[in-house]
Amino acid sequence: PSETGRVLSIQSHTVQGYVGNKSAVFPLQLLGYDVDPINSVQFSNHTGKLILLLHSNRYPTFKGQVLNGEELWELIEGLEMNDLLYYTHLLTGYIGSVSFLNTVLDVVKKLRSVNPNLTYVCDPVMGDEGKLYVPLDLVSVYREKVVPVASMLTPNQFEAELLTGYRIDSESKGREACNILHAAGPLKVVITSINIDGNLLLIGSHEKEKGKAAEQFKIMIPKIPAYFTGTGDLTTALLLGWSNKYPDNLNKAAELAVSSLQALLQRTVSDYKRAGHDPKSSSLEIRLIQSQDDIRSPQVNFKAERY
Ligand code: ATP
Ligand code: PLP
Ligand code: PXL
Repeated sequence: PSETGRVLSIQSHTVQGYVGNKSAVFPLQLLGYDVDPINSVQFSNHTGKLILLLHSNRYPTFKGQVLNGEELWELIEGLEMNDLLYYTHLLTGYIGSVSFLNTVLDVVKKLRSVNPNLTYVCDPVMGDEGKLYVPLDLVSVYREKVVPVASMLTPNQFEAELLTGYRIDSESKGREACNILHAAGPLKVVITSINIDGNLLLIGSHEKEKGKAAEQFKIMIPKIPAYFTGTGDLTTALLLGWSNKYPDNLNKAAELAVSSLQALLQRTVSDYKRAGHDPKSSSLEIRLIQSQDDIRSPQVNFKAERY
């Protein structure tokens, strides 16, 4: 399918390494999208997973600039003055402050005034494995104001717990959490990873008609014994790209996204091993550019199981 679009992507930029816009823009372009990136920060490098910082001193620091809410709005005004605000999609990831998140809400409103059919794909990045890596006051803004206007939401297990107040310790709790999130707004919800018995489970949920029971599925993903950074951002970008091409088939979109991602992760691990590195010893930089064929035309090795 050739369906594409024009995406405004508001995410981090790192000079070195692939997180935020660096891991979202290229794959969306490969899938045929026009992507206009706004860099919410420009850092020398990413900070890696906080958990990782505890037992590794790779990237112990970074330098750079942070865009504030007013500066974001200035860019939107510039686009508006030149009639350049028509987008089919808005994509947001890691956001570090309440004022920036509130401005993102203004951007959603503004873009929908130009295109009422704008799809807002939101990765509510707040933390992982029980640890928050944004200020606590962001949580209620996501829950009360952002979730209601999102078209598709891609939380991880911890983020879905923060947004619903549910403890997700089983598949059925994961599915219930999706239903709670649907009731708050988004028609598509993908919990990108739930840790169950040492493996990963992705749960997808599509409420095809407001108020009707959602169609739900899972994809089992064997956990690779390594830590990656930027995979969440890449996952959300791929889910946007494929779910727009298969708007009525979230299962298929998720199969394609997961299959691309897993091929990339396998390549990443084998490249590190070949170079003589132990993949367990530090956060691995994803082999994004080298995996372009797996992004453009993935072989579907991961199948969705309907509930
Ligand atoms: P975010 O915080 O951006 O909302 P997230 O915490 O779910 O997202 P990740 O934990 O990076 O982001 O996971 C995203 C996807 O990457 C998951 O669907 C998972 O399949 C894949 N992934 C990440 N780490 C691994 C791993 N060690 N083995 C296999 N798959 C992995
Ligand atoms: N660790 C820190 C410090 C972050 O800021 C972020 C994302 O913004 C992450 C981890 C998340 O990385 P991922 O998207 O791979 O889950
Ligand atoms: O979502 C990943 C990410 C985004 N932005 C910045 C980061 C990271 C992960 O380390 O450091 C600035």
